[in-house]
Amino acid sequence: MPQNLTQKIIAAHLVEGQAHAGQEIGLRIDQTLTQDATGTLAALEFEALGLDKVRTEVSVSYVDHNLLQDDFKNPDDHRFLRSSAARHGLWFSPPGNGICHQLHLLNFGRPGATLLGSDSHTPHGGGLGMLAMGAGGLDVAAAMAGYPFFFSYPAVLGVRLTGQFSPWVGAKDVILELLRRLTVKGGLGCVLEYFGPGVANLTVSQRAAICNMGAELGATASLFPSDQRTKAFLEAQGRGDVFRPLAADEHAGYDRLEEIDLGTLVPLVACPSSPDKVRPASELSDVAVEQVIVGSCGGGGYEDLMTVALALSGQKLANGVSLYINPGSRQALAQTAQAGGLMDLLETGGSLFQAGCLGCIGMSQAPATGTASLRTFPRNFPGRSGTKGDAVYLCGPEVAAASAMTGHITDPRTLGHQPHLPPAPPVHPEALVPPLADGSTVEVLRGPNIAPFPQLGPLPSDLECLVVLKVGDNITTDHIMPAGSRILPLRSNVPAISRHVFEALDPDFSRKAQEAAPVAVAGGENYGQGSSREHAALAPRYLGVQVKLAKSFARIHRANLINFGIVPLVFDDPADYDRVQAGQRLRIPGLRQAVLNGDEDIQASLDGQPLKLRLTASPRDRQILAAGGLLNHIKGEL
Ligand code: MIC
Ligand code: SF4
Repeated sequence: MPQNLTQKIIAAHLVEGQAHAGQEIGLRIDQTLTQDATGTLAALEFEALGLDKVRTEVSVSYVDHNLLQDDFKNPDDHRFLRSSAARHGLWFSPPGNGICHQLHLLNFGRPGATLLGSDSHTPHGGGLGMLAMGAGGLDVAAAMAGYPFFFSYPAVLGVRLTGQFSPWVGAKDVILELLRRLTVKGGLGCVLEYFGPGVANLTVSQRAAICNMGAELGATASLFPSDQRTKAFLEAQGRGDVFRPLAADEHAGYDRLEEIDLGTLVPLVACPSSPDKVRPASELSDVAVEQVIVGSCGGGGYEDLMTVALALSGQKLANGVSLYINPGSRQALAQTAQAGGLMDLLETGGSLFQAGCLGCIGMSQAPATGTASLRTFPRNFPGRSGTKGDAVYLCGPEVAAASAMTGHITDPRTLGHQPHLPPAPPVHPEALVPPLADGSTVEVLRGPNIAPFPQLGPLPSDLECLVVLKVGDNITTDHIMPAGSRILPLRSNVPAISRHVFEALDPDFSRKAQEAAPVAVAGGENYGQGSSREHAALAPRYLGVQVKLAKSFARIHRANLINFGIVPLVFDDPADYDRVQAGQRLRIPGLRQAVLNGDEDIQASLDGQPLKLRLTASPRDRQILAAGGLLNHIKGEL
C-alpha cells in the first residue's frame, strides 16, 4: 500500500497505538526544543520527573521570548535555564542568538526525525522534512525524559503545489491563501503534507515559513519532502551528513486534498485580528500604516530581510512610518550584513533590533493608539501587540517593503521589476552552548523569580461548581493567559501569573474564580487556539477551574487542560451553548467514576436543568484526569 510521508515518519516512530485516524498513538521523539517563556516550567517539570539527563538524540533550550531586562525576573530565568541545561545534558542558546524555530532548522533539524517543542510554531521544522509538533511544556519535559508523545493519529491533508511564484509573491502568500480557504480551525486534527512539482521551486526557508503558520490553521504539523534543495540547505549549514531524501510514495493517498498553483497567487494580507481574515493587498490600499515590522520565526530569516533590503535599496521610508527589523537569528543578521542588505535597511531609515521574538509577543514595539501596524509575523490576535484595540495586519516581506515606502498597504507588484535575491552567504556566527559530558555536579541557579511548582489534587468524585465565565468562538490562549512585557516575566511563578487569567475579558476573573472554586468556564468553537503555553491551563487550574465546556477545543490547549487535570467537556448538542450563562450552577454527580469508566456521555445539570456533555478521551487521558494531571500520573506510575 503506497504511503504518504506523514504515514512513513509516524510508522518509523510508532511505539503505542494503531495507525487509524482519530486513535491515540504514542510516538518516539528524537529531538525537543523549549523556549524561555515555556521552558522554565518545562525545566521544573523535567526536574520533578527526577531524571539526571535528557534521553533524546538532542534537546535544546532556547532563550528568545523574554529578552527585556526591566528587572531581575527575565535575567534570573535565563540564568536558571542556562544552568539547568548544563545540569541535564541540553544544548543552550543564549539571548541574542535568535528565535528557536529558525535556529533549530539551521542547526539541528534533520529529515525524517520527530521534534517536539514547547511552542506552537515548532512545525516550522517541517520545512526540512521532519515531523515537528508543538506541545505544552509538560509533554515536552516527558519527551525529554524518553516518554513517547501521545496524540490523535492525524488525518493527512495533501496540498499539491504546481507552478512557480510570480514576482513579488512569496511563501507567506501560500499559507495566507490556505488560511483564507480553510480558516483558523480548518487544519484541526490534520497534518498538512505538501507535494507536487511546485515543491522543487521553494527554498527550505520558504517551506519552513509555510509550515510555521500551519499552526494558525490548528494543524498538528506541516511537512515537506526532503529533496535536492534540502540537501543543498544542509550542506550550506555544514550538516550535509544528516541529509536523506524523503517523499510520499507514488500514488499515495490523502484524506483531503487542496491544490495551489503558485503562479496564480497574489500578494495577500491577513486583516485584524485573526490570521484567516485574508484579503489581497491590492484591495487594502486605503489602510494607512505607521509601523512596519519585519521579523519573527516565520518572517525574519535571511530571505525575508534581504527581500526587504533589496526592495528598499536607495529609497526612503514614507513620512511617519517606522520600520523595525527583528532578525530571526544572528545568522540571518550576519548573512544580510555580508550580502550588503543591512546598509540598505539602515539607509532607508529602518531600525535594527536584536534577534528574537520582540513585538510578536508584545515584548516592546507596541503600535500607537488607533494606528495600523503591518508585520511579517504569524499571529495578530487582539491586543497581542500590547496596544488595546490594536489593528495588526500580517503579510510577507514583499508587501511589508512596498507599504513602508508608501505609508499605506501596497501591492508590491506596483514596484515593477523585482531584484534577484543573492544566495545566503556562508556565515555561522551562533553562540550555541553544547551539552556537558557530565553535568551532575552543576548547580542549578534559582533566583527569586522561580516559584515552586504548585501541587494539584486529584479529580473529585462529584462536581458542583459555578460557571464563572462564558466566552465565544475561537478564543485564543492570548485571551486566556495574556503575554506581553508586563506578564511574560511571571511565567516561572504560577501564583503571580494566575492573577492575569482572562484579564482582558473579565478583569475580576482571578478573584471570582479563587473565591468560588471549584469553577467552570464555557466557550464556543476551537476554544484555546494559538499558542502552546501551558500557563493557559495551569494558571486557571491553580485558581480552581475544574472543567471547561466548549463546542470544540484546539489540540494543544486540550492536551494542556488534561495535563493539568481540567476536564475538557463538549456540548453534546452545540445549541446547548446558548443555554449557559455565567453565574449558573453546574452539577456533575459521579464525574470521577464516569471519567474512569470510560463514559463518553456525561450527565450534568445546569441550575437544575439536565445538560448532556461529552468526554472523548483515551484511557490514558482518563487516568491522567483522575490523578489530577500528568505529573501526578507519572509519579504514580513510578
Ligand atoms: C506565540 O507565538 O504565541 C508564542 C508566544 O510563541 C507561544 C509560546 C508562549 O506563549 O510562550 C506559542 O506559539 O506557543
Ligand atoms: Fe516568537 Fe512570535 Fe514566533 Fe511565537 S510566533 S515563537 S512569539 S516570533
